[in-house]
Amino acid sequence: MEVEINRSTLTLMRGDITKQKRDAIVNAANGTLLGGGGVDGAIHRAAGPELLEECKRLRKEVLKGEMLPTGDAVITKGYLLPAQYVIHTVGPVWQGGDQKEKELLANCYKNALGLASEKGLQSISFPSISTGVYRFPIELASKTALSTIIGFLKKHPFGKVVMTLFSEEDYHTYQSSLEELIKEI
Ligand code: AR6
Repeated sequence: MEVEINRSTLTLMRGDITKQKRDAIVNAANGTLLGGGGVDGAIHRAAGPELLEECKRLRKEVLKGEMLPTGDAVITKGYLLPAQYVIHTVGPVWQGGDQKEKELLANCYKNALGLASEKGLQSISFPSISTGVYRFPIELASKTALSTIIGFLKKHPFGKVVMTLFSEEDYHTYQSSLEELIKEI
């Protein structure tokens, strides 16, 4: 499914984000930036060990040894990936909904898009941040992700934004949410 917003396109597709040739793909990382399971593990495996080396340097030099805060985003090269850059962001762990999870998830999308825009990038692919190990309910996550992306594009034309959904079921959830949201555009 594809919609046009303010001279930009927002596309939903099923697939593996590590195979995508974009200016940047987004990693659903954790604050250590040292890799993990899920999409984070897949991105590190496909990018090769130099990605971990850059993440370690970034932790030490830019973050002064601290964790990357939830909702923030940083950028590295893509190394062996077809994508040129990886934007690492940390989604919130779902704790029932009263710990600002929705706002923090929206910040992930906003900050990743802001960083990509600042760098002059024109295409970006997101996975469904926080809806795996971090257990954020997919329906609320899809509405939050899509409304944040649409809000951003309305203010800043970007190029191509792709939401890459790993399962058919996730794809359908995002599709229903996007159909609802575009009625309001
Ligand atoms: N391409 C696209 N989507 C994928 C891929 C892939 N190759 N692999 C998995 N997904 P998760 P989180 C989907 O758990 O919930 C890690 O250990 C997956 O089906 O990867 O933000 C990190 O280090 C799901 O829909 O991320 C953190 O510790 C979505 O990606 C923690 O998990 C996100 O699931 C982050 O948890």
